[in-house]
Amino acid sequence: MTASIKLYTNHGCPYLLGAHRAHIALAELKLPFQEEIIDLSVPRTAEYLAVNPRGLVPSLSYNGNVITESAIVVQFLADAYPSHLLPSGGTPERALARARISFFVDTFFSKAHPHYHKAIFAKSGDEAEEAAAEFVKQLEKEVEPLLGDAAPYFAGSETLTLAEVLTGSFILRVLALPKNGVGPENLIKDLPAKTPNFYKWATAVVEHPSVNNIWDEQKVVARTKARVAKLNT
Ligand SMILES: N[C@@H](CCC(=O)N[C@@H](CS)C(=O)NCC(=O)O)C(=O)O
Repeated sequence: MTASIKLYTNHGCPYLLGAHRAHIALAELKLPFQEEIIDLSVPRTAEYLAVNPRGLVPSLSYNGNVITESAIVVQFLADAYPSHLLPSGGTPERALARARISFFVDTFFSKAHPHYHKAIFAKSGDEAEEAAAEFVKQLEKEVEPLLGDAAPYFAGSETLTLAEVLTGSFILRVLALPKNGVGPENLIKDLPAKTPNFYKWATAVVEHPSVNNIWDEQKVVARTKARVAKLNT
């Protein structure tokens, strides 16, 4: 029996990535789903708060079971539908491949992401430049060595993996926002020279249709600019 899947989402999340991750996973797994767009510019309705009391997107309703938090939604889908995204566990080799993906995602979000965030929302030009330099330094030191065998995707995969599902929406924003005047250009200017593995991988990631099919660059840029302005007033 085909599962009944409903995704509560918003396509134009500003800087944050949550809902976009679920779209990438559903596209890769070719799962039909119903979509409900949640207006994030107004307080959440009582109906939506009954689905997700935190009021955030994404939420996934799977045969009536609600799953929230984007990483958990994506992990649920990858577990429920074994695929090219993630080897099932059960052997040490497959467990190692899973551990490698988890380590990459953890490294990206714990070591590099906080500096990018700081650069985008900095209160002064100096603070932004300092954070941008630290972002590039951490990418070079921590992330670059993990992408030496990307071809073009993680660990030599010819198809997207869970590593790209979890990071792809962020990679789109990393490459696009500074080009459009959000955050210092130094966030991305030196990436081809200093982090060639990362840059090659990131370029392949953002070109993948499952990653960019709901991407509206100008809308995300405008919303992120508005959010930065609001936080800095
Ligand atoms: N940790 C959550 C974060 C989700 C999140 O922040 N979603 C944003 C949109 S991408 C949201 O719902 N924002 C609405 C708000 O903050 O009121 C996840 O990964 O699912």
